[in-house]
Amino acid sequence: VRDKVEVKITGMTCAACSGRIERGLGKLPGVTSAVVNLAVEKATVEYYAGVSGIADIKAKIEQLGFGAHDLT
Ligand code: 9UX
Repeated sequence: VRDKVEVKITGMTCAACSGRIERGLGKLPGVTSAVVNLAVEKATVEYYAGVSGIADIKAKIEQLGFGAHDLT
């Protein structure tokens, strides 16, 4: 089952930050789409539930040095 989550991201200061997060999330197993909107500080991530989960997505964002809070 493909699932979708929106995550609030804190700490982004430039457009390269959002690019780093998109690439990092895209490498997670099961993630099919990761789009980060810098202006609204939000990531929209589509993934196969059961492969990766919200905790993995948040952990990846935090590992890259940002704050993550799921909104859905
Ligand atoms: Mo910009 Mo972000 O110079 O991780 S890349 S601050």
